[in-house]
Amino acid sequence: MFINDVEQCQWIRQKFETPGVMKFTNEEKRTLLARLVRSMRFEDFLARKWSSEKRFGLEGCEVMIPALKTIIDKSSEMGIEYVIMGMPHRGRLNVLANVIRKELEQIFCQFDPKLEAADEGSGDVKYHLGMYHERINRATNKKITLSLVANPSHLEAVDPVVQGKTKAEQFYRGDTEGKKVMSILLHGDAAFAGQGVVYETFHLSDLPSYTTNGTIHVVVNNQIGFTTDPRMARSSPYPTDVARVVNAPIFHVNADDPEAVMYVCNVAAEWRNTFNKDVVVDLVCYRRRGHNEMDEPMFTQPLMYKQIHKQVPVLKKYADKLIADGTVTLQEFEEEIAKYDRICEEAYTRSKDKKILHIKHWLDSPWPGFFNLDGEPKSMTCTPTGIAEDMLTHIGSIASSVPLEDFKIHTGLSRILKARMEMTKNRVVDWALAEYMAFGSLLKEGIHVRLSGQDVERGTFSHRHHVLHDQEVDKRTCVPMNHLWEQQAPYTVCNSSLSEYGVLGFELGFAMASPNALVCWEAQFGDFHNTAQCIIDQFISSGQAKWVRHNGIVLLLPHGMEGMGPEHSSARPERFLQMSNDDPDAYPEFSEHFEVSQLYECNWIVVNCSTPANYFHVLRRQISLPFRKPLIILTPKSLLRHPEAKSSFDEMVSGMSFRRVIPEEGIAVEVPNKVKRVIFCTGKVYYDLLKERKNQDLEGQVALTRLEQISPFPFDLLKEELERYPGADLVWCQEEHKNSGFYDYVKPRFRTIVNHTRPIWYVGREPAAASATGNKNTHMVSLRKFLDTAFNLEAFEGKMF
Ligand SMILES: Cc1ncc(C[n+]2csc(CCOP(=O)(O)OP(=O)(O)O)c2C)c(N)n1
Ligand SMILES: [Mg+2]
Repeated sequence: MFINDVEQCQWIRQKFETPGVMKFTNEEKRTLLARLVRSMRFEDFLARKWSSEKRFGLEGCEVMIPALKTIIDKSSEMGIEYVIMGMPHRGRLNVLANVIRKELEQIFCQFDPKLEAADEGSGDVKYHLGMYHERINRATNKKITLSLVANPSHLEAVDPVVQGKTKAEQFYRGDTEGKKVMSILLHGDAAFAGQGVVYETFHLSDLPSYTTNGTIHVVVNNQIGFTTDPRMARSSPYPTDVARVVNAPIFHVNADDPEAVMYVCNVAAEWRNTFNKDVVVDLVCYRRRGHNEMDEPMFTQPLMYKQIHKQVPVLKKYADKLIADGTVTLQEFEEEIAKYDRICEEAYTRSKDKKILHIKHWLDSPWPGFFNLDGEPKSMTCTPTGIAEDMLTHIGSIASSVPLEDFKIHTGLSRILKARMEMTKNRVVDWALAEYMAFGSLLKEGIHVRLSGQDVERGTFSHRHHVLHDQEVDKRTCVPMNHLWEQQAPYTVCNSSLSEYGVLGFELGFAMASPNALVCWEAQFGDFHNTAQCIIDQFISSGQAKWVRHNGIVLLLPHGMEGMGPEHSSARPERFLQMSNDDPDAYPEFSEHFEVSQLYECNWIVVNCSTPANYFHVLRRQISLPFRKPLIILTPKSLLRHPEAKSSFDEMVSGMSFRRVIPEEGIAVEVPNKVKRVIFCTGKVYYDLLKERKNQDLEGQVALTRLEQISPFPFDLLKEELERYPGADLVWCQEEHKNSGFYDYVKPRFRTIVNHTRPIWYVGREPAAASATGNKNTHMVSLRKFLDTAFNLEAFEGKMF
C-alpha cells in the first residue's frame, strides 16, 4: 500500500533495513521453540486421539501460535489490557488451547460423541464457540483479558462484529485512543481476498465512530482455498494480491522461519501501538493436509502435495537449528515435548469425566450482574415504560432548541424545531419526537444510546436532525441530546459508511459488550438490509440458540408501500417472520407473565407500530426487559408526517406501556353484535382503512384491530378480540403483496386461535415477483381495489375456506 506519511515510512524502513536488527536472546529462542512444540504437539495429539474428526488443523502454519503470542506479549508490554480476536476454522482449537489457554479438558471433552448441551439452545460445532479469559501474561506479568468471538462458518463475517465489540469496550473504558483495548483478526488467504466484508471492515477503520484505533490482521496464506482444485488455487491470491485488498501496511513473512515471524509480529504490534493504525502480517506457508482431516488433497493437487509431503516440519527444522548452535540440547527439546504430551494426556483423562457441555462456559462477553448466578434472568416481569410528564416536556423543549450560544441553524430547521415546540406545548408527539423522548429518557437512566446507519444523523427522510450544523462556522456541530441532563449517559449518533454487512455486523458487536445500551442500526430503506443478510441469519436470528449469548440490537427498517418502486418499499417483513421460532400450530399456555415469557422464548421480536407512542414504548421496553433480545422495527416513511400519526402525552406518561395489539376503540365496540367484519391489520394501512371506513360510513359494522407486535404473536390478546365478535368475518388486510408482508405468518396463528373453525380472509395486493410496482398509477389502482374488497361485506359470502 501507499503510505504518504514520511515519519511512518521512515519508521518501517528503519525496522527492516537496519543491518542486524533481527537478534534474539537464547531465552527468547527457547520460548519460541517451546511455543512451537505446543502448537505442533497439540495438533498431533488431536490427530492421534480422534483421527476421524474434523479439527481444521494448523499443520504447515504451526508458527501462527507463537506469532499470536508474540503480538499479545508486545501489545501487553505497550499497555494493552484486553485483546479481542476473531478467526476462522484453521487452527482455532489450537488458539483456544495455547493462546487463550482454555482448559484442555474442556476442549477435549467436546470430541466426545455422547456430549450433550446442558444449556438452552441448539449449540454449535466446537470450532465456532467463543471464549473469554482473564489471566496474567507470563512475559510481562501484567493482567490480560483475551476474548475470542464466536463465529459462524461464513468466513470473515465475524470481522466487523469483533470491531464493534472492540469499539464498545474502548468506549465504555474511556479508552478513546485504543491504548488499552485492541483487536486481532485472523484470515485465510482465499477468504481474505474474496470476501467483500473484509474491505467493508477495513473501510470502517478511518471513521471516528467506528475506528478501533488499529487492528492487527494475521493472514494464514497457504495459497489454497478449500478443495485445492488447481483453478481455485490459482484464483487464490499470491501475497501481493492480499496486499491490494487493504489500506494498511502488509508484512509478508516466510512461515518456515520462526524467528523472522517473531520479528515481524513484534514490529506489527509496535506499529499498531505507536501509530494506532491497521497492519497485516501475511504468514506465507503451506497446508500439509486437506481442507480438513477427512479430505484427500492428492485427488486434485497431486504434484503440489508430493512436494508438500517432502517438507520437513518447521518444529524439526527450528529445533535442529537451535540444537546445532547450542541454544538447547536434544535432551531439553525432548523433555519439552514429553512435558506437553503429558499435560495433554492428563487433561484427556480428566475430560472423560465431563459428559456435559455448558455452552455458558464458552461465552465471549459475560455481562456481570445482569443475570442471576445461574445465568438466568432475574425476573420475568417488565415495568411499565411510560415516564413522568415533566420529563416529556423537558425532552421536548431540548429537542426544539439549540443548546449552544451563537449557533446559527438553517431556517428550514428552525421551522422544524418550532413545530416540535408547538407539539410539546400541545402535549403531542410525532414519530421523530417520540424517538427523541425514548432515547432521551434512557440516557437519563444511564443507558448509552447509539444510533448508526447511513445518514441517520439527519434522518434519510430529513425528520430527525439529531446533529445541528452551524450555518456560519464550518464543521461546527451540536448534538442537543447530549445536553439533556446534568447526569446522563452519552448519546452517539453516527453516519456510517455506505455498507450494510459491515456496519450491521459492527453494531451487533457493539451491542454484545454491555446490556446497558440501546444500540440501533437503521437501514436507509428497509430493502437494503439484505446485503447484510449473513449477519441477520447467522448472528441475529440464531446467535442466542447457537452461542447462548443475548443481544439487544435494534434494527430500524423503513417500510411501506407508497408507490416508490420495487426498491425503497418493502423491508421484507416476511423474511424476518419466517425465521421467527414461535410455533404457528401450538396454542400457548397463558401464564401470569405471558407477555414477557413469550419474549424470552422467542429468537427475536418483530414489531410494526402504528403510533409514535408505541414506538416510544417499544424502544424503552427493550431496556426494561430482564434479558436482551434482537428487536426488528418496521419504521414508517409517509407516517413520519401524517397528520393523524401523532400521539398524546397521555399515552406516554407513567403507568403506560407498549401495546402489542390496539383493538378497535370506536363505536363498533359498543354493540359488538352488530359488527359484521373485523379487519386485522398492521402499520400504515390502518390509516387508509380508517379513512375508507369513514367514507363508506361503516364504523358501526367494521372493527379495525391493529397488530403492533407481530412476532411473537400476541395469541392472548387476539383471542380476546376474536371472542368479542363471534359472528363477524375475520379479515387480514395488508398493503403488501400476498406472497410478502405478514399474511403467511399470521394466517396459521389466527386459525390456531379459532381452532380452525373460522376462516381468516385475505385482503391485499396480489402475489408479485417484485416487492412493489414502480408505476404510481398501478400502485393507486391496486390500493383502491383492495380497499374496496376490505369494505365489501359480501366479498366472501359463499366462499369456501
Ligand atoms: C462465506 C463462505 N463461503 C464459502 C465457505 C466454504 N469454505 C470453507 S473453508 C473454505 C476455503 C477457505 O480458504 P482460506 O480462506 O484460504 O482458508 P484455509 O482453509 O486455506 O485456511 C471455503 C470456500 C465458507 N465457509 N464461507
Ligand atoms: Mg488458504
